[in-house]
Amino acid sequence: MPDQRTDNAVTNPVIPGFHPDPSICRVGDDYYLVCSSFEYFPGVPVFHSRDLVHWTQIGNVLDRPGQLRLPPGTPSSGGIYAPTLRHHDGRFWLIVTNVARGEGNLLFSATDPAGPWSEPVRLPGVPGIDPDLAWDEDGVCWCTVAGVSQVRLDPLTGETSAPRRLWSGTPGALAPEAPHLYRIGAYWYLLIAEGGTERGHGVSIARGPTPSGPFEPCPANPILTHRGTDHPIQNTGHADLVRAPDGSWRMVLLGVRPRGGTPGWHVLGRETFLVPVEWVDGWPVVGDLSPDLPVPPWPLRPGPEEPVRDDFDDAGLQPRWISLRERPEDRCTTKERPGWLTLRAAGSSLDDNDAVFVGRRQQHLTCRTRALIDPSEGRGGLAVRLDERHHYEIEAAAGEVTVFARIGPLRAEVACRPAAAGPLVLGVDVAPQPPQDARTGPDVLSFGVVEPDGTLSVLTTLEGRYLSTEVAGGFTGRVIGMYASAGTVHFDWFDYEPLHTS
Ligand code: 6LW
Repeated sequence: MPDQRTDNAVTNPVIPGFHPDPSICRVGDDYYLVCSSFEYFPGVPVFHSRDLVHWTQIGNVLDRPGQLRLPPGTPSSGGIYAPTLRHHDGRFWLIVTNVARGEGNLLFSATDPAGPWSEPVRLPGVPGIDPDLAWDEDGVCWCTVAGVSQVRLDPLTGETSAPRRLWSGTPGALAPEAPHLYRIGAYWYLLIAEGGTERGHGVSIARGPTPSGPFEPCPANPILTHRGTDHPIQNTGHADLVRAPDGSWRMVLLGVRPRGGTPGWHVLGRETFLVPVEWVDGWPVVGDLSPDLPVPPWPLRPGPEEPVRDDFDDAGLQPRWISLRERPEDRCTTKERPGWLTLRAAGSSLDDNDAVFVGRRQQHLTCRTRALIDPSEGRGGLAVRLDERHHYEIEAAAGEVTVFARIGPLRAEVACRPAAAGPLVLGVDVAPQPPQDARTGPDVLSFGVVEPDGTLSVLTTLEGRYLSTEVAGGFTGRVIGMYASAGTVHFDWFDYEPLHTS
């Protein structure tokens, strides 16, 4: 997934696109990593790697309706926050918060991280978001949450002790969160994020003699932050540590790539980055986090290349495809018309989170998307979605193609043209906006119909800043995909192709 260069260098982010709050564990030579997924179903993507720089999605933890309950009305950036993945006693354990009403913290386990994962153990006694799991030498499981406080947890029953306050990070710093607790050498280390998940984000650490402290802060805190710098990777925080088989250490963390003039807009959400870590005097020292990643001192082992085209020839959908809140088979199926994805509208629109939508994360700053749609029984098309109030779409119906833009409270039809009846190929091109002045946005999105010679006949080009986190708010990033707004529409294939400008 990272861009490969001929000199074998690898680039950050290692998992591009909206993949925030990474949590990692290693079993033998295999690394596994999970991320937050918010209002999307299935939830909590699981990735596998053998070299820490090439990652392949192998599944989703929450891929059954009983595991992921997102009620109607769940807003964007609601739902699933900040999982922790650990391997203990021959099983994988995943703890996560569903902020939807009546849900809270949930614990899952599996023998194979690709799934199936268990039904949830509910954890009403775990008192906050960003739960962590750590087992001590006596086999006691400690669950530590944002704030930072901690309970003893029975992972089989979900029973907990009363919460205890542990450490609240640097005095005066905003939002001590994302705790992860590790036994390393003689100490227990408590890693946290602080400063908020925006430009002030950073990573700090403390250590103590037991899993419950008392904790002494690292004199060099924050051990990682890009706040107040002109670094191209910003908002760096929410980290997790992992030890390689050769004994060296790495950290995964989230960061963003703001582009354009001031204040800088990031459109791909919070992405997963990798950085080396050394230990000096019993404290971790984080290496340079740069777009060019030092090649690790072990062989690179790329996984399978992701194909540009999904033909929808498989019985089910690839794990990268995500929908809003749920994906009932009567509204979304590859079985009705073999080789096609069929979407049936639910009387809802992309202006709410009940829309019938199947998308994938935009993972590259420059990319091209195409889809062959048959709209003869309805209306639908291709959408670029930041949230329910910020999306652009090109929509086909028998005889016409229309581009709509929704930006905050405003919704407009921005272009329309007649189209021949029958299947047609819709396209969206995303390209950086050339620098002009301090107000230039990050990118532009062109919406059009692909002509028989392959060119995109553009109906309109829209500025990308309105589909950025700095405009929309929240925790997610762009997702590009197919939707149905009326009747039934069928998609024969969908192409997503990263394009490089240099
Ligand atoms: C998550 C918190 C954070 O719970 O953002 O960056 C929140 N860190 O730890 C949502 O992803």
